[in-house]
This record gives sequence, structure tokens and C-alpha cells, in this order.
Amino acid sequence: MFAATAAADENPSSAIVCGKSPVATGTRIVGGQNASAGRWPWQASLRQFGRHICGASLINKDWVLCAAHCVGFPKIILTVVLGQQTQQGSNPNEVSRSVKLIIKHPSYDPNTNDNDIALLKLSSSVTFTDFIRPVCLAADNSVFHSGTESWITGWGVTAEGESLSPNILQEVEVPVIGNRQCNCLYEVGTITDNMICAGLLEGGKDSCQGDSGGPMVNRQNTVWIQSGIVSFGKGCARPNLPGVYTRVSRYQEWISSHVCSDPPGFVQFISTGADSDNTYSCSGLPPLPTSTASTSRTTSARSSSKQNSISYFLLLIAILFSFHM
Ligand code: 4AZ
Repeated sequence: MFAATAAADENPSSAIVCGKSPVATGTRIVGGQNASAGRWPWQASLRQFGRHICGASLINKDWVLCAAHCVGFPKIILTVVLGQQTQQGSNPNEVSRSVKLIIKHPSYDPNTNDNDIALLKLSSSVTFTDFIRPVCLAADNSVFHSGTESWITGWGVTAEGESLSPNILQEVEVPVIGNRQCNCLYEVGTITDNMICAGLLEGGKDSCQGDSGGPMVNRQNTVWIQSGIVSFGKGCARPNLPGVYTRVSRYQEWISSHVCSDPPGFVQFISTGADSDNTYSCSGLPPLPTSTASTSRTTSARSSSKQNSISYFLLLIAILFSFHM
């Protein structure tokens, strides 16, 4: 009895422990700040020949979530490092694993960045500590309204065009920008339902090269829920060009189909009130998905069928008239 409890505490299920940061409070990431050790215990560094190439996030004891565009390399040259605060120097809490399996989403499209998601299985399980813990994942019925405050973390460069990465993990807070508005800011059609945008319209805060694959998270009560995976953007921190993230909630089924033992914690993220994005419009966007819009669409469908009847009637008159001639 005692032994069973102790064993359960040593390796508790990911769905129960997910998303709890032992560091209560705290902003390269562009425009961010140094993160304190242990604040983002799911943050992983994906390394190629020992060099940081991308971020990733721990979702249970055996798997990290990453971007498909990060894993174009053979698994033999990749390692996943967890529990790090700095890229260089000694990290007493650091644990490193090689990669046993890479599962890229079968519908990943490198041209459009659609479905930019991949799962990496670690060579052996990790033990959770205050510095190594899984994040919760946004369940498929999650809703993120425009303005929802989100945090992104990573060792990516701190300015567009820079080549040197920061040593200390960076964090930055940015609001969600709804898909309608984000489509208007990029070219309409660029932002699919599998993506979620976040950033400041005035620019200055963003993810950047080297942050790819890493998590965007949102706090709900006491747990952190991953809503996005750093995917792409036009430059970094430019005004009116927010960062674009893979929308994690669209992949609950896909993730669950591959990660079977110790299932990750899927948590529904709820936004309350009205979403200002629903009334956002620009040319080229489909009609507003509001009830008035759907009513007017029904009306216009009805009126167009009425117009059709009139046309047929006139055509019939014309045919009858031509017979009389
Ligand atoms: C990159 O090159 C990259 N501002 C990642 C994120 C963003 C831009 C570029 C978003 O990995």
C-alpha cells in the first residue's frame, strides 16, 4: 500500500500533473525577458549535433511536441534537452535524451505551413522534477478569443536577422489575434483553421528564428495549457504581422492516436464573453459568422431562388410569344 503510493508519487500520470509551474510569478524571443529557472518546466531544446535548432514541449514522460518544419533531419543526429535554463554552462537540473521516433503530421504542407506539428518519442522516459514537467494541451473544444493573453518561450534570436541566440531562456507575453483579423493582416487565406496568431499590432514582441517548435501557453486558473506551437511569421516583431502558431486544439485526436500510454492532459480552454474577431472584416474574407449574417444569407438565398422563378417565367412567356409570331 505504502509502496504503491510512493511509486505513484514518483511518476504520477501526466494528465494529473500537467501544466503546473512551481514558480508562481514572473518577460529572445523579441521584446521579452529572462525566464526564471523552473518557470516553464515543459520547455525543451531540440539539438542537432549538440546545437540548439528549435524549441519543443514535454507532454508526458516519453514525448515532446514540436513543429514539423523542425524535424527534417534524421533522428540519429537529434537530441532533446529538458530542465535547462541556459544553453551554455552547467544546468544541474538538465536531462538529455536521444530521439527514438519522429512522427510528422501526414498532412504537413511546407508551402503553406498547414499542419506544422510533429511528435518526438524520447529514447527513454524522463522522471518529473520541479524543473521537468509536462504541459497540458488545449482540448479540441477550446476557444481562444482575440486578446487572450498568451506566453511564448524559447532560445530563439532576440531580433530579426540576428544570428546569435540568447543563453538564458526568454519569455514574452502577447495577446491572441483572431483568425479573421490575422487573415486580413497576412493575405486572406494564409491563416487556416489549424493556425492561431498572437502578437502586438504595434510590433515589438514576438517569437523569432530558433523559437520554432516551442510552446505558446495560456493560464487557466492554476494550470498552463499549450494553445500553439511556434510555426512561422513574416519577419519578427514587425507591426501588423503577428506570429503564427499551430493550433494545438485541432490535433487532440491525432496526438491521442500516437501517444497511448500515460496520455497527456487535454484541458478545455474557455474564453468568456463575445469574441471581437467575429465582427472583424476586410475584403476577401467570407461573410461574418454571426446570426444576422446567417439570416441575411438565408434571405438572400431565398430571394435568389425567387429571382430564378421570375426568370423562368419570363423565359416561358418569351417562348410562347415566339410560337405566336
Ligand atoms: C523562424 O524563422 C520564425 N515571428 C519563427 C517564428 C516567427 C518568425 C520566424 C514568428 O523560425
